[in-house]
Amino acid sequence: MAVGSRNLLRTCPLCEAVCGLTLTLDADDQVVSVRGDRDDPFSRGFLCPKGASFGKLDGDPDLVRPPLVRDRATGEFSPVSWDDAFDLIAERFPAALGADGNRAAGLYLGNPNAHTVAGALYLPALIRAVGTRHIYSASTADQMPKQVAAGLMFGDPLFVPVPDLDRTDHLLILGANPLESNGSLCTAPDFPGRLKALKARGGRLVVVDPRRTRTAELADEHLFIRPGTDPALLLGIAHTLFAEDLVSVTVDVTGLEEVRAAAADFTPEVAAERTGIDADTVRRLARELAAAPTAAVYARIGTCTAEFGTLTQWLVDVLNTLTGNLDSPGGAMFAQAAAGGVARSKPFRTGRWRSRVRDLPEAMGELPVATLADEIETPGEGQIRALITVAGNPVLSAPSGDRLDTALAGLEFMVSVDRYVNETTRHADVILPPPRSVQSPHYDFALLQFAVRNYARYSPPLVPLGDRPSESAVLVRLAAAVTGQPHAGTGAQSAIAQVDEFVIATTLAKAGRAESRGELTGADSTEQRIDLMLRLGPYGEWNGGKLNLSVLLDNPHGLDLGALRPRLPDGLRTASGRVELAPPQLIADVARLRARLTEPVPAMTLIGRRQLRSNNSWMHNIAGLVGGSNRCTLHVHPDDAARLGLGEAATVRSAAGALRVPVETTAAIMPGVVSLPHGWGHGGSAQSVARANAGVNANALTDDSVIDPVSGNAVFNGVPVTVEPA
Ligand SMILES: Nc1nc2c(c(=O)[nH]1)N[C@H]1C(S)=C(S)[C@@H](COP(=O)(O)OP(=O)(O)OC[C@H]3O[C@@H](n4cnc5c(=O)[nH]c(N)nc54)[C@H](O)[C@@H]3O)O[C@H]1N2
Ligand SMILES: Nc1nc2c(c(=O)[nH]1)N[C@H]1C(S)=C(S)[C@@H](COP(=O)(O)OP(=O)(O)OC[C@H]3O[C@@H](n4cnc5c(=O)[nH]c(N)nc54)[C@H](O)[C@@H]3O)O[C@H]1N2
Ligand code: SF4
Ligand SMILES: [Mo]
Repeated sequence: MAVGSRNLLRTCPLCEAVCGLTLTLDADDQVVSVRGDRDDPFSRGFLCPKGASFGKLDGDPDLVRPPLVRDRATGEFSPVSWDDAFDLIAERFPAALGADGNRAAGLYLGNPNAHTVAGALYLPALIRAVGTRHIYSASTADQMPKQVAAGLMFGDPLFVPVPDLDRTDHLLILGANPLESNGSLCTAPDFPGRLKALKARGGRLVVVDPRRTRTAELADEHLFIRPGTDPALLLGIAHTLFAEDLVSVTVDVTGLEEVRAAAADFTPEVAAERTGIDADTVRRLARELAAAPTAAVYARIGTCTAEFGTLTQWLVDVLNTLTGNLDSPGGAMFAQAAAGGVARSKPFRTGRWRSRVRDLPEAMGELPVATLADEIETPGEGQIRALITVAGNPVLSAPSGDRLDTALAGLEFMVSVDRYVNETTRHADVILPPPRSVQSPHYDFALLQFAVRNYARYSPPLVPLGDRPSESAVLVRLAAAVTGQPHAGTGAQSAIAQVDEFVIATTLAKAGRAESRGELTGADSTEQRIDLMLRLGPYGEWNGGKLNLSVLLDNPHGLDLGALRPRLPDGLRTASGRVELAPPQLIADVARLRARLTEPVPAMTLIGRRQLRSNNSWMHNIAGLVGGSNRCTLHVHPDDAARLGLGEAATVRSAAGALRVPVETTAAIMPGVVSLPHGWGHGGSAQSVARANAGVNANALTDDSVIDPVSGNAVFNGVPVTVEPA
């Protein structure tokens, strides 16, 4: 090793797999090599191409370094000091709200907030300070249906079962491609290796997807399904389980008869007609699930971002329950994370308030991102005039992205906390950059709630901040600035300490441990909060266990806390104290599906796809990641291409817009379906590599007027389109 260089450990923050990394930093603190941490008990050395590019991302010359302020006349950004940036926000943000005050403020929170300590611990302070019901996030373009379904069935939207990957005998996957995505709402480093191990121990893997993906290639069986029709398949399976007396519920439930009645007219023949999967196969899928010693059904983004997203997610756990696999080893189980669980007192419900323009229900304190453009564009009391985005790019990630692009340009004031000038943040008046990942602490409060093994790992900051504020400090100072408090006098770290002291004091008081403040350890108040959460958590020193922050610091490769264990009924927060198998909203939604069955199937529909060397919209500026298979092309079945006379490029049209895209024919896609990846469309980007590999914005075709009404989730799959030669 070169003089001054050293190896350091940390968790990869780039996807949900939480792999351990071994980084080599040189004497100038630059990341010169990245390896998988072989001593991490969970990831055991696994590393994917994105993780391997961690150093390139960290050193990208296009990253925003000092804060930037945009001149509204020229559109040009120029660097400013942190103090000037916050002064400007304190002056302009409250002024932009006008007489409506906080009701005219909006907040959009993007995906990486699920991966940062700042997002987990300090966004609540910002949300409180902004004081608005205009809270939007990537969740309603992603997993909200699963959370609403879990909330309705189990009483807690964070109590989401995951397939017990390492022990199951039979796994049915719908609408997920973990060989490329590395898994989602199922935290499993080396997901591909875990699936191979399932097969090696004689287990069976079945994949239902309109594309023959790499995961489908690995499977024992792959079935094409017509996009958006998964709930008909799952109801057909449920119908068969009842009809053939294969139901064996092993947990305490309510609503079994209502489920039987809801599935009564969804015969395998009805399911076949809609899905394109023949009736005998539907019956066989049911029998296989019932017969396997242990089995789990797992469905992800392909089935969430669909018109019946919540219905589908509910049916997944209905099947897990009907087959006796809920909360049972090898089935669908609940993780028990060491920290970050939220103690709910009341059962979950949605619609505690509704959106102004379209009257859509709130879910988990958020309104659907599919109505963000409406709320910015529609005049009236409570119209959004000032917006904050943190770690997001909704112009490329939200439906009707082009419309949102125009809407953002009409805001009075906008602030973005982001690493890059991207398609969204280019509209910001001020961009506040987070420091490098290696300068931030890391603990996966969110993702470890969904892990396939109980595990905890803490990575302290590896490189000092120097003159940069931590992302946590940025959020806390922003919280002060939006309420018009000038930054002066509130030193960033002391502002954080104030927030932390308040949280620590109230938490200790609630736990009846007010006298224990002095026992908390950690280099700063953030670490002391983490220590507090670990001590009070299910493995914690103050809860009959041993865990605290110093235990994690002594185990820098991470700590294995064992295989998943049954958690029912204690984890339930339903009014009945049982698993509520037939929530009225979902039974009612079966009727909506039934009505849909009488409507014709669109001749051609659009779906998305993820790419191994991509991550939504923000890894296209790394030369080693773009190009080759990672290009923005339209996948079309050769028969469709021939029938439509497609050449090198096609024009795809939907109700929302039209795009010209390069065509790639492949028999891996179902006839009648085309696929376009999202996150592209960097034509005007300030990022040089991304601009040279621009692609088009798939969300110019998706339609923000179409949502899953139960959760408010956006619809990206099964979008009706026409395709013609360009
Ligand atoms: N058509 C279609 N659209 C989709 C999807 C789809 O499958 N099809 N998928 C949806 C899904 S699942 C998701 S999660 C959303 C994602 O939607 P978004 O979260 O809105 O988009 P990302 O592209 O993930 O943008 C993340 C931003 O965070 C910044 N960033 C990265 N790390 C940090 C950090 O540490 N701090 C801060 N402050 N910023 C950081 C990046 O520079 C980037 O600008 O897209 C959704 N959109
Ligand atoms: N490499 C890489 N990894 C990522 C990301 C990335 O962009 N790139 N993004 C991260 C994020 S934010 C998330 S949320 C996760 C998502 O993780 P996954 O859910 O595994 O996401 P995808 O790989 O998009 O797989 C979704 C699959 O659904 C299929 N599909 C589309 N429509 C339908 C349908 O109607 N029915 C069925 N049954 N299938 C359908 C698609 O063909 C696709 O293969 O991945 C994360 N990991
Ligand atoms: S799979 Fe995810 S967590 Fe693991 S190295 Fe790749 S990006 Fe990082
Ligand atoms: Mo996501």
